[in-house]
Amino acid sequence: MSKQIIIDTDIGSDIDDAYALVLALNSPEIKIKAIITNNSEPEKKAKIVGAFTKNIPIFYGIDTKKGFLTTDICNKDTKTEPLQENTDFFKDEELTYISIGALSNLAFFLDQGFKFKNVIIMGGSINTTYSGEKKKVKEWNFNCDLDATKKVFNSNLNILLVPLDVTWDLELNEENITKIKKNKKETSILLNKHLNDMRKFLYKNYNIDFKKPILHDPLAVYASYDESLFKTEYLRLSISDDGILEEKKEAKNIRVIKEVNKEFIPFFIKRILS
Ligand SMILES: [Ca+2]
Repeated sequence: MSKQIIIDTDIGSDIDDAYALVLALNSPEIKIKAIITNNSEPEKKAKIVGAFTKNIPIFYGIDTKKGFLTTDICNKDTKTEPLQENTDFFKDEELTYISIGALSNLAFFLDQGFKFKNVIIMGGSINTTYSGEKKKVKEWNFNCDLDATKKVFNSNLNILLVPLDVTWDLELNEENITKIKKNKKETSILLNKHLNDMRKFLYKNYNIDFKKPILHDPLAVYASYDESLFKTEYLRLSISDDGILEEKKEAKNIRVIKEVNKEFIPFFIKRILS
């Protein structure tokens, strides 16, 4: 039987959540039990998820009111309900929880006494910026809801961390983008629209010429069913009051992805187009 997973996503802002979702939909090793949305406008985000998949329960989570949507992809007929009123659905200790956004919903589950078999978190940076410089940086996901992040780091959850240190250079080049553009699958058409929308949004609002998407979140999905393209190490990590990840002797021992084989990029492309 394939492994049951939950994806907790802030889809609709950076395109990598949509890539991660399509990778999950194309991975027979896992079965998506539910998708939860987080960060700003979670109900709208649930309707973005609904454009990509019609058969998976979608719950909208806690609104942190941080961030923005860069796309108008939407399935207005999506059936979605608030996570906080449907927690019974998640009473299954064999689930793998994949968090690719703010940690508010996961912290909420902890408050309710929930346990998950494995938790995979894309977020945090040990010593690398978004452009690959070797220095400390406040990573987005961890700082959208810092209290929630602290709660998760102080929990007994079995965490595999996917930090910015290993994802920042998992960049799609023009050739990869063209492959998706030429593909006729419904999900590929949606990904193309998302990328175009995001480019227009960033240019119009921030004067940013966004060229190359980065596969931060897809690596977290991949890590739920295969570990052959990366190496991990246990590190003692805690999150400071300033939202910075720190290595400390007395901190929680967390398994962290330390090195990724770049073969992950062609693997990802092949999977999402299959
Ligand atoms: Ca994300």
